[in-house]
Parts: sequence; C-alpha cells; structure tokens
Amino acid sequence: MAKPFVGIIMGSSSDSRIMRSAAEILDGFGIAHEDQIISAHRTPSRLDEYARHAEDSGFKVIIAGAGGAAHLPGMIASHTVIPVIGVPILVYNDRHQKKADAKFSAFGGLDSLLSITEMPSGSPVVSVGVNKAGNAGIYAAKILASEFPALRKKLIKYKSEQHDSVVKESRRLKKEGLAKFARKKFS
Ligand code: RP5
Repeated sequence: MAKPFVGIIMGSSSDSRIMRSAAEILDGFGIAHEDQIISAHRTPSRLDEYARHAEDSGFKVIIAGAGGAAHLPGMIASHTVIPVIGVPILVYNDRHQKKADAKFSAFGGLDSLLSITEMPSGSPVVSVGVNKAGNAGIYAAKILASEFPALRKKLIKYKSEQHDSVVKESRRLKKEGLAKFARKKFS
C-alpha cells in the first residue's frame, strides 16, 4: 500500500510524542500515511485547506490528535465526509507556561476527551481513550481492512499474536508462581 490512505494530523509538535504510536502501528501493518501539524486555533485557515487536500488525496480515514479544548478533530470532521478518529491528548505544561506548578492540564485529559466526543448531533467524531494513539492506528487499519483483504489477514494475525502472548505469560505465571513472576516482571 504505497499510496497514503490515512492522514495523521495533530494540533502541535508537542503532540507528536503521543501521536507517534499511531504512525508506528500503521507502519507495522504496512499502511502508508501522511502526517502534518494543523492547529485549529493557530492556523484556522489550514482546516478547510487540509480537508480539501485529504479529499483530493483520496484519504479514507483521518486520525486527529489534540489536547485541551481539542477542537481539531471536530473541526476537520465538519469540513469533510472522511471518517475522523480523534485522539484526546493529555497536555503537559504547554509551551507558554515557563514556570508551571502543575505538571498536567487542569482536567488531566478529560478536557480533550469531552471536547472530541461531545460533538453536537449531526457532526460525529469517534474517539479512542486519552493518549491512546496506537488504538487509533489499529482502528484505522480495521476501517481499511474491509477494502484490502491482505490487511484483514494481518489484523487477524495481530489478534492471534495478542492471544498467544497472554497464554504464554499465563503459563509462565502458573509455573513460577505469582510472587516470583511479578518480581521478575517489575524489578
Ligand atoms: C493543543 O494545545 C495541542 O493539540 C496541544 O495538545 C496543546 C498544547 O500545545 P503547545 O502549547 O504544546 O503547542 O492545541
């Protein structure tokens, strides 16, 4: 799949720390993606521009990550019919807070989650959990899988690998006993 069918966008370069997981998942499945920074409040004119670019490029899904009043996913969704998966980001001290007492945003990611999921009726955006950009990558792969049988096979394999790894760990835990297993795993 050389042509990018997924657009990954984020509100700030600081979001790349989290959003990279979406890219890593897509890379693992061999899904090409195009990545950009589009700030809904700092570059508002780029919203419409990007939505047109996404349509012209034939993107089938957009993954949009944003923190705080996370309006990027909803705003992009309102400019296009391409499905948008929002990634609510827990904002650490933002770039303007030189000396911040608190490490995280006041609402710990709930602000971003609600901003994305509480879109008014008629303008839906789906959302993964706070900082769960990897899940957005998997969900995008699932959307594409209905069209690409080879990708469907990869997803089935991914699922069975998850199953096997839990069974393997469970066998080890049973053999070693819980105390020893946990000591080895977390020390
Ligand atoms: C949002 O504000 C971005 O999505 C980011 O999560 C947050 C903080 O941005 P920076 O101050 O780090 O640029 O627009």
